[in-house]
Amino acid sequence: MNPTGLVPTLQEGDFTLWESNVIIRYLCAQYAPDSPLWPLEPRVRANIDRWMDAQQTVLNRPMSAVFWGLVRTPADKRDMTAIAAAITETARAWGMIEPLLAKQAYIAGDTFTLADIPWGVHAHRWFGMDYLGLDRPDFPSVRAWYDRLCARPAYQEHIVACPIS
Ligand SMILES: N[C@@H](CCC(=O)N[C@@H](CS)C(=O)NCC(=O)O)C(=O)O
Repeated sequence: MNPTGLVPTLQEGDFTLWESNVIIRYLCAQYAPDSPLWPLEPRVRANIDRWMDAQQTVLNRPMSAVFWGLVRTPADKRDMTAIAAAITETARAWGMIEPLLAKQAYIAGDTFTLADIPWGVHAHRWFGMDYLGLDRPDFPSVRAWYDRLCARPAYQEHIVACPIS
């Protein structure tokens, strides 16, 4: 179904779609076209799209390396040098949105939008690894935003309820 060999993949009848952020945009356009999650106004939409793309280009690779390296690899097989480098790179990505979230409640502004979904999924992994006692910077505004997400019923049901392992 997905030539990249990765998840997620959406299948609706004979329609198959992959690339997670494309799936999110499709679902919104198809089922909630007038939603404030992804407003039509070009600059508002571009701002949301920009942050969704940045999740893919800046956050996804190092965050996945941290997650796979630590959570999915047995302790005796972990490459701690590579993991430390990936943590530094991931922290740089969170550091990029920290000042943004210090001045507004959500990534693209004062309301929750599609931009918060891909970053929000990774936030649960990042903060869910607190128990490992990693040496990494604190991001108070990102954490406050994560707490706001945790108060949302849909986030509780679909993200918080998932074990990070
Ligand atoms: N750009 C792709 C990335 C997909 C991706 O990295 N998927 C991960 C899970 S989040 C995966 O399938 N990992 C399994 C593997 O690497 O074997 C998307 O956003 O859909």
